[in-house]
Amino acid sequence: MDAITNKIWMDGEFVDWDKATVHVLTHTLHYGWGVFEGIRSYQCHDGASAVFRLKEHVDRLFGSCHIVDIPIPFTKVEITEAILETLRLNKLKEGYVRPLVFIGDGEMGIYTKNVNVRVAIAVWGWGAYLGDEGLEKGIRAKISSFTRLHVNGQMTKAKVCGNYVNSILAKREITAAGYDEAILLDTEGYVSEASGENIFIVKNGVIKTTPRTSILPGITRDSVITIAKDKGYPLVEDRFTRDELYLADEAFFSGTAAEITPVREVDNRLIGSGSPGPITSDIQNTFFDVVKGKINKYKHWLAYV
Ligand code: PPE
Repeated sequence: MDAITNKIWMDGEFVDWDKATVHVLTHTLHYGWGVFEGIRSYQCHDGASAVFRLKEHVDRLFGSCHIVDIPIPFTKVEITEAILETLRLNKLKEGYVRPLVFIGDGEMGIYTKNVNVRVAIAVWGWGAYLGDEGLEKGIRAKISSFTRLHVNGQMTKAKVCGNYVNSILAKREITAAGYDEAILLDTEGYVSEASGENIFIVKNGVIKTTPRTSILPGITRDSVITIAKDKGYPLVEDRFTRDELYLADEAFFSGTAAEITPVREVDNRLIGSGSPGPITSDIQNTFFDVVKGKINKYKHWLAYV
């Protein structure tokens, strides 16, 4: 977090940042049964502020609740309005939005008859997730020894709180080894995604990304696919192995927090020339133009605050 704000929306009301607290017997704190979203708002070229793909993020939040069977006590319209209102109230022109659906206190145990579902929405200023230099020059990644979640275990299409222990293990492992980001393989050994980003590679002008099977289907990933296809780049969603990744001409991550971050090295092997390639740079530049409302064709992705 680069800058905290004044108010947090909690269960339909605004409370001061410092007072947005919960009881230690909060169910989600013990078992990880809760879901969240990560959304960015950008200050556009004309000074206005807009949330990027708000509808898709709210849809995914409700989809996550559906997958893990949490009855969220608000409508999509209410959550959408609450997000916009939280940004307005905090006068945050550009930053990160974190809606969290969690189970409050009242009952303990894996099975509880009454499920006390609560919702919080916080916003804060957050700069380049993997550093400004990483955004510009690319980052150094390492394949983690931890395997990505099994599709019939934690289920990767829901953005579940507990799923992130897997990401944290991978990230802490590779950070301790001196790298910037962890790439995880799926349970069959194919490249899955990074600890908090989806992955793309480029080989001989063709862009490839992991199919939705074992990943969180990123909204930034979906945006990249649309932008790349609109630009006429051939793109396939297909599984690939770590050696195919080593041999790629270019590689990059996509994610709300990480935006479009080039990958310059994996497991001490340079990717291409070791600096962001032309297709990566083209997609990255276009992405930043899109989120800042500079391209009319994609303005329907922006929800003005
Ligand atoms: N995979 C994972 C595992 C993931 O957590 C994210 C987002 C993505 C892919 C990309 O999805 P999308 O943001 O819709 O393009 N990770 C969020 C959490 C980061 C954090 O440290 O917290 C994010 O980018 O907001």
